Amino acid sequence: MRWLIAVALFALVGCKQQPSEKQQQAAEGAGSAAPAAKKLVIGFSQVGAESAWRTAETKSIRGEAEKRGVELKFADAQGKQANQINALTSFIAQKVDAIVLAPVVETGWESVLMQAKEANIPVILVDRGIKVSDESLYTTLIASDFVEEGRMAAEWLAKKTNGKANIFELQGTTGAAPAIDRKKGFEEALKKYPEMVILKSQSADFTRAKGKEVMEAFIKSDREKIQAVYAHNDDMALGAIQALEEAGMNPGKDVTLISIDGVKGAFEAMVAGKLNATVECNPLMGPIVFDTITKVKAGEKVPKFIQSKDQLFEQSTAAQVISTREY
Ligand code: GZL
Repeated sequence: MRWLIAVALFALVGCKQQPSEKQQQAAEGAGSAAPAAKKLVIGFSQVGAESAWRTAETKSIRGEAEKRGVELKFADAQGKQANQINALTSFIAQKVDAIVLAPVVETGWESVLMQAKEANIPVILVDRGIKVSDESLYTTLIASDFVEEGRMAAEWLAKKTNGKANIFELQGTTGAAPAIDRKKGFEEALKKYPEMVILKSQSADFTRAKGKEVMEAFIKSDREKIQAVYAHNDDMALGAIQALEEAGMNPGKDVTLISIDGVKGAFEAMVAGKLNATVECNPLMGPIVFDTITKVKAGEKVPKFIQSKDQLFEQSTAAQVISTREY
């Protein structure tokens, strides 16, 4: 009789053998899948689309966001700081995970960056720096050293012209870090060459159209004196080349031109013998921007300044490297 009860009990309880370890793991695995990582949401306030360089930078950052499955809220400021401040205010209200800012000018950022800090939203500066009393208002700046770019341009030009030239300078956007620092570095290096003289210097806002317009004015007032042109970016240099050619002058031969950026148009102009040199300022920032955001969001410390490396290119090598250019 007892054996009957044992059998009944056994049947009631069922033959629940202990699951094997493998079965246990399988059950846990299936039931408790780690929650999918939350999609990063990043606000990107871009200066505008004033130059080929800017377009290349935008393409690099947007492309990298897509590749990494990051939701990028993109705002084009059309060159106006007020639009950038409005965009940042909106990003803060939307509680984005981080803000990427390419600041059109150096000053006027304290208030909106204080709001980002209070909202605990890290701000990554790309390609242009800012002047703030409290450097904790931004996490890091990823950019080239514009002062060094100006020095490189001046040293190259001095060698090319044997230390003697009347120079006409096309400055970038007034108040923008690259315009201020490229001018500073150029003038600093020229101190060693007393016969290298900047006869005229004017802003052409980093655009091709304004570069042409300002060069036309230089030609009108000082045609006979123009021996060299220093443009803070390739787009303005290409505009100047157009103006010089339309005036029947010989850019790249009678007038030596050097600019900065290293965009495809500059290499084409060097191959055509119309531009003499350009200092590359790499705009392909997408990968480093998102690598940096990943570190910041993981609580890792990052340097206050992450410098892009620059390189000078001349006519002599333009033809062999142009096919390798990515922007
Ligand atoms: C440099 C960038 C400058 C480029 C220009 O980092 O801010 O702005 O040199 C662009 O082409 O307009």
